[in-house]
Amino acid sequence: MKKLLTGLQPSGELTLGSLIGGISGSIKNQDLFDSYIFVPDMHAITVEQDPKLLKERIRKNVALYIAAGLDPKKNTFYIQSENLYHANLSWILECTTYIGEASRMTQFKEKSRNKENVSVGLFTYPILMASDILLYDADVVPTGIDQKQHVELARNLAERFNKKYGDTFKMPEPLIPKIGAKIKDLQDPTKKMSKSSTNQKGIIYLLDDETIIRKKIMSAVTDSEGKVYYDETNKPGISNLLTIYSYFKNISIKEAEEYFKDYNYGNLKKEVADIVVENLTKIQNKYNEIINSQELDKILDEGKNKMNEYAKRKYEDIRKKVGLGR
Ligand code: ATP
Ligand code: LTN
Repeated sequence: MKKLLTGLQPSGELTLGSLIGGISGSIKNQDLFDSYIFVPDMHAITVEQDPKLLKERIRKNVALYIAAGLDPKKNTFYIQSENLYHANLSWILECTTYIGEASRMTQFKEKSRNKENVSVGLFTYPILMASDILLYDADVVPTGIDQKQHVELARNLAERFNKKYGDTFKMPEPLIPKIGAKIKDLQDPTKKMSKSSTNQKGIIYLLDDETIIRKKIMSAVTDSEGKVYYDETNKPGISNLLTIYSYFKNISIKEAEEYFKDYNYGNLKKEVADIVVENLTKIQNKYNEIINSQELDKILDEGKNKMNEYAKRKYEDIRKKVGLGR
């Protein structure tokens, strides 16, 4: 089985968009690959973080991924900062990277534009990411399109290193998910539902309680036509509700359209709210079972030990090749 590795940023509260657009893809992949999922908490501190919140989120997000259906028997879960080899290899790779190529990374340019006090860590972020990937001989790296350039950097560094020191690193392939359903903000359905958005009313968080979920869906912005059908351009609000419903029912948009064709908007919203509540309640029950459990620590400890062992072997080989130490 090919090895899949990905890092899920603990950068905010997970939303219905993260579930439908992100986590659901990982759930499919867990049966196709030997899967490794880690929390890149060292990447998180390249920008300002509240330490208490960061720590809470690391644990919370892993618990939510598991609650949402990522099976700890099929995925190895671990936390980046619990393995010192990531930073060690990153240094060696920094010494393999040219300033020119690091300066071409578009994410850095975007994140640093018009900002004061940008950290050096934000600049070297892609090199730490290369280290996350190359340390474990990953075959495939699923990421959003915005991260593709970073996976390409990892490939270039692997090639350069292998040429100089002999065959060491595997060439990772980026796996860019096909553009699937985009879940929209309930208050502004022309915008993506995004955890960093400011209007909380438009976002459903995976841990929102039933009353709040119902309230948010019932006050979703729609249109004045009064007829239920899918038209993303002219009826983005209704189309968004149909997308959400079809995801949870595991039916096509066409089938959802057919089912709701004689509904008014109020009744449509009510059924969408029912199915969202039903599914998120299941996730929340599982989440509550594991968030403070020893089981979660056991999963993360096992991941930590397994990955440290692998990384140690890999890193010692690299260190020797580079000529470090005695
Ligand atoms: P941010 O608000 O910081 O941009 P985000 O909410 O977009 O974050 P990410 O953590 O960047 O979430 O995304 C994780 C994964 O979930 C990505 O694959 C992304 O495409 C997907 N995703 C996030 N929000 C949505 C959404 N509303 N619809 C579809 N997919 C989404
Ligand atoms: N930069 C990625 C998170 C990330 C990652 C990785 C993904 C850090 N290290 C290694 C894949 C492989 C992001 O922002 N989504």
